[in-house]
Amino acid sequence: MTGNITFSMIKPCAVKDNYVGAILSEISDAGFRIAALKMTTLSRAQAEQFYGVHRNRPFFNDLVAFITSGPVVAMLLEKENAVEDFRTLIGATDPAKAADGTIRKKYARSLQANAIHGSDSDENAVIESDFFFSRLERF
Ligand code: 3AN
Repeated sequence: MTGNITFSMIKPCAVKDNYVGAILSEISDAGFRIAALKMTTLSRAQAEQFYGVHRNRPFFNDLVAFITSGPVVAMLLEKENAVEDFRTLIGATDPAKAADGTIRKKYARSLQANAIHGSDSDENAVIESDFFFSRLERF
């Protein structure tokens, strides 16, 4: 169902800030169906794989340290035009630049601790969902 799924992860900052319930509500209210859901803590090796495209960026080590600093809530989401609509819902990577009403504007702390991840393409939505969820975990 390429085009109809995206992958999202509530990051450790927002889990610690107790925003999981509020963020899941926003996602449901925006018309996304939760097809898989899991709370887990990434190992260093898993985080390095997940963020592999950023391996050569100056912020890579900090990003891996941050994303492994506590549990995340991973989810597979279904909706028409899921990737683009979800990126609109969460707002710009830097919460200071995120539009009013977006999840990052409301719940992010900073550019790194920006509350939530959303896939940036249909291809990555499949790769990221397969990384976190087995077929038995999808409904
Ligand atoms: P997005 O999550 O909006 O797709 P990406 O994929 O470019 O953004 O970046 C992945 C993550 O890396 C971001 N969510 C953010 O936490 C972190 N990040 C991106 N750019 C920077 C930066 N310049 N400095 C620190 N962290 C960054």
